[in-house]
Amino acid sequence: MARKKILVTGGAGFIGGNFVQYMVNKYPAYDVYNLDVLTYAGDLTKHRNIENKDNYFFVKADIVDRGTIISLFEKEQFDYVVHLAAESHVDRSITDPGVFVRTNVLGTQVLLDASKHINVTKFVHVSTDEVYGELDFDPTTFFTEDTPLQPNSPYSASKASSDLLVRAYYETYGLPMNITRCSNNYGPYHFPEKLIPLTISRLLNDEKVPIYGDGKNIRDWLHVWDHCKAVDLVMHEGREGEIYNVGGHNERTNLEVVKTIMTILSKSEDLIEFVPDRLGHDKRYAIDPTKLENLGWKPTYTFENGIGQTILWYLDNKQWWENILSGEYQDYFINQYTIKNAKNC
Ligand code: NAD
Ligand code: TDX
Repeated sequence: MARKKILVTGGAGFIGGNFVQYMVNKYPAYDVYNLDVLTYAGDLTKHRNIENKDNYFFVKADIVDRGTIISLFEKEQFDYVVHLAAESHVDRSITDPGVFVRTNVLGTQVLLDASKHINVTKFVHVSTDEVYGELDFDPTTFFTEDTPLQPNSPYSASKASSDLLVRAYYETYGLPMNITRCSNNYGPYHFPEKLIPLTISRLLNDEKVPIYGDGKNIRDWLHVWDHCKAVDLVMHEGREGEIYNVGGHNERTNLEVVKTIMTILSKSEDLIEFVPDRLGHDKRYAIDPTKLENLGWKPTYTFENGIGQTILWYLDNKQWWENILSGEYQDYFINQYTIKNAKNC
């Protein structure tokens, strides 16, 4: 296999971190560059097992820093760019939208310019089903690649904006690209501000789990390793200029998700605390993955075996999430829940 250079942005985060591990181990003939600025969501301890491998490289850089990014691309001449770096938490985007526009929109544009400048083989933009907005509770309706973009949060609006820029660089300049739009991921190294790791970590400490509104909002869950397989397939086999939805038909209400975890951990449902709803809270996400399945993808995990594996991982890797919980995350948690919802948590 010819040696290729793959740039993965956001490779110190949750999905990017899993994707870097997957690529470094699966493709010894690829040089995998992990570019990350290491925000609160990025950490390199997850890569201790690969940091001395010959095909793994780390670059600390901000994707918005045009001079640094262009120089890096000129020097390294990447073949592929897999772009995951982003601000990713909806609640943070409601409190502070500006950083989402900066990183997700401007940062993507800088990477597109750099990719065009050196004529990369392909730019793979990892996006989200949230760009489609929300579905109602009719279980026969799904997001397809043709569903109009109707983002409802500052996060999803910034992701939709970046998707449109990627599309425009394909249409205008012929930059080879794919866009993937995945449903909610879960699995190892999921940052404990998101529902599933928040629930697991709080239950393991016998703390209350905050559920927004009535808990009936629905998300479509996919194990992160199945997402990694999808991105790999699209990178290698995706038809140039195409968008692929990624999802495994694992729809659950938030209450069902939390109760499933409580059952596995033998915790009382008294630990559920209903708190005021998220502003603009999308009702339901559900993906039709037919187009990606036709390309040859199918998920390995059902929600039941995936959530079991994930809970075991959090039990085995307590130190990783306890370090996070004891750091600046404490301030975030107090602002997000304790001050706003002082009586509830
Ligand atoms: P994450 O927040 O865990 O990780 C994001 C990473 O990007 C971090 O390592 C952070 O340090 C880095 N980063 C942030 N700003 C940067 C900047 N300016 N320059 C360089 N690096 C920067 O996010 P995640 O959940 O792993 O999501 C990764 C991507 O997948 C995002 O683009 C997100 O929109 C998309 N996505 C996420 C999900 C999900 O369920 N988490 C689902 C579908 C799509
Ligand atoms: O404390 C909570 N209580 C609660 O009820 C939190 C943090 C969440 N929720 C609800 C809100 C959502 O309906 O749980 C559901 C999942 O919430 P998050 O884990 O914050 O994920 P979501 O908002 O659905 O977005 C995620 O999936 C799509 C990722 O964070 C995005 O990056 C991705 O694009």
